[in-house]
Amino acid sequence: MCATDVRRESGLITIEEHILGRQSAHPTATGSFSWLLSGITLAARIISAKVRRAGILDILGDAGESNIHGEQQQKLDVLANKTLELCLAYRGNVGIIASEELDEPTVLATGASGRYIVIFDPLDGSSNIDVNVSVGTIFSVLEREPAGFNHHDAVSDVLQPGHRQLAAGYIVYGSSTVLAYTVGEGLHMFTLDPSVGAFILANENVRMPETGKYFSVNEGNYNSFSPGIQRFLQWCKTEEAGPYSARYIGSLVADFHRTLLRGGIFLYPSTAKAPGGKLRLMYEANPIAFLAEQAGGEATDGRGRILEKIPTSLHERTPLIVGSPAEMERLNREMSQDS
Ligand code: AHM
Ligand code: MG
Repeated sequence: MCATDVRRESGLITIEEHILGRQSAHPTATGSFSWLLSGITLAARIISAKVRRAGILDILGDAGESNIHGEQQQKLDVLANKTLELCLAYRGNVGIIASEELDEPTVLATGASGRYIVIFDPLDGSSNIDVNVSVGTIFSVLEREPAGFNHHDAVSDVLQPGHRQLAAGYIVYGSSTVLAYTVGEGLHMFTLDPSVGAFILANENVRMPETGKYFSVNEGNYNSFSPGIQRFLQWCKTEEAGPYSARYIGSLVADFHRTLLRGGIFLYPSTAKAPGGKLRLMYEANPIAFLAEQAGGEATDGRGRILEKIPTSLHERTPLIVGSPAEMERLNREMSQDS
């Protein structure tokens, strides 16, 4: 039995060991990708520490500036964004970063050394920070086309469909800090042990239950949902269906985390206020869809698979419906009656 197996038996595998273990299964891997992911896990530990001390450090509240969507940036949004920027900039292999908090992508390196693109929502659900509700970080990793290494149009490098993601993940800063990631070989989950500052393996190859008992949606928007979505939600409340229980936090990462572990469905469809949906394709829907599919779930925009959408702009929005196969099948049945 090798040293890693002994550690695994003792239940003490860190995320760095896990990533390296996966890398060794690919003999041609250079370690460059693992090095990039360790930049993200470093940022996650720093952001987690800041979130935990938010009240003490007086960093709650607005930073006084708006981001590209006209939303007030929270102080922690700005800090989280800066932390990810700094942790990724020194990896040496990240060519471009793009974020909810940055108007345009930032080019960190050109040429072959800048092979990877990292796109992130540094602090999702940040309007919940001041009331001490769970928030999260979401990330997506893509590879630059070699043909694009030396041109300067970073936006066109970034605009790739979600099925081309090399990796994706999220960190939820909840009652504990949990990180979930995939490199397309299943979904793995880690819990941060704050006493030693290490993410410890909690669950390998996580599977979303085939069905669940929760539906998760902002029902304040009910009147402007499409008839198919309305019928589905009505069905959720029938005796025949269970009925389901409603759960909605208003933080995508936390709502998805519960849906992943407990099953059921999360919906943020088109509304009168946001006809194209509210959530962002590149750094919210795509990574969440990749993770969901890796765990046996599904993710659509109500018409088709999220991962096949061709993006047209970095901050593009999309409807997002993600969940267990049984609920997604019922939803698709209701939606198909509208077309
Ligand atoms: P943010 O990225 O600006 O924090 O906004 C995204 C958040 C998601 O976390 C959540 O699912 C959604 O907005 C909640 O929106 P609403 O308050 O309209 O229900
Ligand atoms: Mg967000």
